[in-house]
Amino acid sequence: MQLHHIGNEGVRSSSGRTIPVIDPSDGQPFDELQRGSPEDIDRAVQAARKCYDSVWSRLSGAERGRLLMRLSFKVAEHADELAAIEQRDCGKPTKQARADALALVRYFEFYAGACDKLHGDTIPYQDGYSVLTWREPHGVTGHIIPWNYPMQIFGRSVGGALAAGNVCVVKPSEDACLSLIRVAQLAAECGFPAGAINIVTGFGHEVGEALARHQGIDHISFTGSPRVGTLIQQAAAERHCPVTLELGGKSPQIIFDDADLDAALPTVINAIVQNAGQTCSAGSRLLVQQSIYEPLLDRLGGAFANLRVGPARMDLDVGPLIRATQQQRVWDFLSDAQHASIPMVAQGQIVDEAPDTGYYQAPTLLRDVPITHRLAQEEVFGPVLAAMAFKDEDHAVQLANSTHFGLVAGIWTRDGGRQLRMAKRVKSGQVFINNYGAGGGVELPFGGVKSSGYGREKGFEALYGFTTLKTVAIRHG
Ligand code: TXE
Repeated sequence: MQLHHIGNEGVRSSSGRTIPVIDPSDGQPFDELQRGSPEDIDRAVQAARKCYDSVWSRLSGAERGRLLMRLSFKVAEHADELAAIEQRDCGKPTKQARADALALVRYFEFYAGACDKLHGDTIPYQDGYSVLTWREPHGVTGHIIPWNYPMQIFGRSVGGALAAGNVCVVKPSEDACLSLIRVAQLAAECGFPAGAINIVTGFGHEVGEALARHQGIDHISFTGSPRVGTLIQQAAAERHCPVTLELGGKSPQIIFDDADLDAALPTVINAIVQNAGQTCSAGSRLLVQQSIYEPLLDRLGGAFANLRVGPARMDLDVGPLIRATQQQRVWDFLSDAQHASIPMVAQGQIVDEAPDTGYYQAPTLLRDVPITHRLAQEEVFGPVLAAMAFKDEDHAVQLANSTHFGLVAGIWTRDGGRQLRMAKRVKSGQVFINNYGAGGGVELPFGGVKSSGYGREKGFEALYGFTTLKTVAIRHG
């Protein structure tokens, strides 16, 4: 039985209710977590506030940095344990689960080093004045985390917030809490004071909403669906609370006819099948220059047909989706594709060992997807790649920019001028040229434009969002 982590203690919910924890590989329950209530959120916010006022706000950047570095080492020591937890809770193949744990190590390491390097400016002003700016923490920050990359999103969000001098109340997804509860326990073992990191589990419409509306929360970070992002923004607007939103994407991979296809194709595949396509930055649209469209689809189709899907422990190319409703969502998209007569190029194979009760979906390559179809416009969040052809640069830009999203774009071409022209013209928060994702780089600011959200996480830039700037003007004559 899992408990909330409030004030460095395991706490039961005031609701007295629990939620079963399901293994996506076989659809069977194997644990229970607390079904939190608004009272639990209140308790966590109070613990956080007390910590902020009495301990955390008095620590120097160097002291916070030492704690975060200790936590980074601790997570590294427990990486296998955390990966095993994540594998069962989220259905992640071993490689992915381990990569997530190691990314968490790296986030804490990066933000540990940043704690004592965040500073303001002095500003030249009129004679007789000195003006300086201070970067001050918000205070108590709220973090609503989804189920696709719990550890990575915790690392980028909570790591940055703590480094900037805030304390945190975290609401993980009801579908993926276990690794984060364990990380909070490890933080307590490292000497993080009671109340610095609090975890309250439960449903979004119960505890998530209570967190977003709580008067004691000074900043909200949310990663999830555009629908809930809107609700969070509305709740925050009522009390003018700053928010950072990361709401997913429909990211294009754009391949020109001079591209190095040997380098591009494995990356294109990985960008849509990694984590079974349940990735905000999944490269879910493939835009290919007309002259190489057919041969490229032939090659890609062959590779898709060889992809193997199965239980997380088998560490195949693709594991299960997170839950039955997510599987149904993907099926709905595919059935819409069939009704619209969108041709399927190839599908991977679900292995015989995969239990019928697990949430499996074979990676699917579709071609000639009309740009107006929902498969080219909406986030599937499954291993489904929508390919379409373009004539020239202008056409590629037009297709790339034709969704409401703008998170990431990949551009594959050897032409240096075109690389920069395309990078300028594509509307997205990140652009990758002849690579995709840059290995996940924790140093690289990440976030979207348009409906992909706003504010930046990751990198040093995230620290500005977790602080507020105070201008101090001194008149000394
Ligand atoms: O997301 P939700 P869901 C997208 C993806 C996916 C779709 C639906 O396309 O198929 O969203 O997924 C909490 N107030 N992304 O339904 O509901 C919830 O408990 C406050 C993209 O799982 O947005 C969880 O902790 N919080 C995305 C978190 O919000 C609420 C990652 C995300 O859940 C709430 C996940 C409420 N009223 C899904 N309702 C990405 N950008 O990577 C729910 N939550």
